[in-house]
Amino acid sequence: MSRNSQTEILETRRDQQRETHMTVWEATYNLLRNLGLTTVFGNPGSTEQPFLKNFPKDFQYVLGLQEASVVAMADGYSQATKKPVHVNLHSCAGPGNAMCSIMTAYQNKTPLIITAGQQTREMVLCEPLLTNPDVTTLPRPWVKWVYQPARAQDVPGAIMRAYAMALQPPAGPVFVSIPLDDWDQPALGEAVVRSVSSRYSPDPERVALFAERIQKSKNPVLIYGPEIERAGGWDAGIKFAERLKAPVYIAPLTDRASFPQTHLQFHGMAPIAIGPLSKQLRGHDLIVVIGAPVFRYYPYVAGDYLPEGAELLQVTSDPYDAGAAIVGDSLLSDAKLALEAFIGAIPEVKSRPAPTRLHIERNLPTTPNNPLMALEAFDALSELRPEDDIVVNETASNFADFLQCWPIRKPDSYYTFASGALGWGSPAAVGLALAEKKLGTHRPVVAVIGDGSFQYSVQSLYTAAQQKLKVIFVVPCNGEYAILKEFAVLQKTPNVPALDLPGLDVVSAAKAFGAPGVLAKTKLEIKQAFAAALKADGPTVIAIPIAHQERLLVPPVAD
Ligand SMILES: Cc1ncc(C[n+]2csc(CCOP(=O)(O)OP(=O)(O)O)c2C)c(N)n1
Ligand SMILES: [Mg+2]
Repeated sequence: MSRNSQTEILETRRDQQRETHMTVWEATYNLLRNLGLTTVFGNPGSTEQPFLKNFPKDFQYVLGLQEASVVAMADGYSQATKKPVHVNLHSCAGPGNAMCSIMTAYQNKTPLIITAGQQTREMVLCEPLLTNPDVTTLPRPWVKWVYQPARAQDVPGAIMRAYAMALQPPAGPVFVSIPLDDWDQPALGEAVVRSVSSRYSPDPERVALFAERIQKSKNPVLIYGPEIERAGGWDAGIKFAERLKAPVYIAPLTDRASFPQTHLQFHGMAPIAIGPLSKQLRGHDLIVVIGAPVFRYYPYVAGDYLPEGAELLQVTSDPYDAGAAIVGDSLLSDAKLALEAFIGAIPEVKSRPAPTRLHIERNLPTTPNNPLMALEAFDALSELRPEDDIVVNETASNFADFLQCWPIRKPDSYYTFASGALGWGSPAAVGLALAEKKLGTHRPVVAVIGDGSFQYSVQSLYTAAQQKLKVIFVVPCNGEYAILKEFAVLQKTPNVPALDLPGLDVVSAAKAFGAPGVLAKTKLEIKQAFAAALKADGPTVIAIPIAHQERLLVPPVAD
């Protein structure tokens, strides 16, 4: 572009500015509207008020009482609506509180556009109260991009760029810091609106190579990860597994289900430790991991990464995960597009029968225990399971028992965190329920949250109550950090303090935030409370006292 035409454009923009008197505030709200970012999750402070002033009627501000809850609510909302979401936080204090949930959103690969106020440009040099002196450091390393515009007129452009950065694979949170005196400054006119890709297809040559290796395998096994479900590849995943007649595991500690747990070929979750995982997969000559890291382990249990004689293929849309894989060969691709490419390239296998269903006995006593065991409580609850529910899981030690009674059957109905950072489940459930309400689908959200986990973001109940959201918080109360006790046994670290939680009153805590709380001690009480909660026009917290159980963190794999 010639210097003259550049000057002309700038002059035209300045003329527009003079004519329209458009401010940065107006240009930004118009941009947010154009991008569909009309729901703002936030917790306000003085540095955000110039942005929030005269809040437009077509926007909704969803108030969270603590920033870790705000970000996790937005994460749930974004995952349910499958769209980027705007979060507005307070200067450096807000992101400081929110950091744990920003880290989780990064690992969940949720596109969040986080904006935060900054002190007045005029004063930043003297670092008055609330200044963020180092905006580009605070949210790192858990954002894909962080920026403070060099001048007020760049605010809309920076938000557009943040949107583009957040959405492209791997999606994730981004952060824009905005000085509070920018909003009334004259804008350069309407912001440029752009669109970008949210997925990419695989390299055809590499697909052919992978397809050949899969076809040659005598006994492949599939390990499905969260990228399949996020990419809308649920049906393609079933078709591919049936075509291949291979057993399907979900990836260790996966944050989405990605495969129906009622399917004949479903073999459960792959073990969460090195040795047990390779032991479990013995006999397979090819391990095909689609849409997951290789692997998300938890405790260290020594062993080989792969069983003897096995090779591994990984498909992921995240170059970082491809680089980090500890073994195997990777293909970069959107999970659904890769599955479709494999389906097109690999004929149906006729030479072997489909694997048979794994049967897990549900061992229930004839006379109920007092207090109930977790399995008994979940069994009672599952009798009233609605047809179309959404589950949020943050019940560390009881999770396997829950899924035994409540197998995930459909896409977009199971959520947990990819990070292991407690305090995500309750607010994420609130965000999911808000999305259900707005989308008009009204599926009830059942959030199963441990009594320890419940305490980290309990104030999210306030948002659920104020917004009248159908979230049923089921809290198995064992009065302890049970999973840490299991970890202590595995790691041989006796006498760790602070693993018991006496004196917690979950029901009163719920009531304090405006959510009805019920104590349900028996199977009958559980069913009554759950039936009433399903009919309620708002959240309910059901606290279920359960027995202490000694379980093994990593169950042994049979020889
Ligand atoms: C933010 C955060 N702090 C601490 C931990 C460590 N931690 C992992 S599991 C756990 C206990 C969870 O207890 P609870 O929710 O009661 O489940 P239970 O193990 O009793 O089933 C803790 C404290 C964590 N994961 N995240
Ligand atoms: Mg507990």
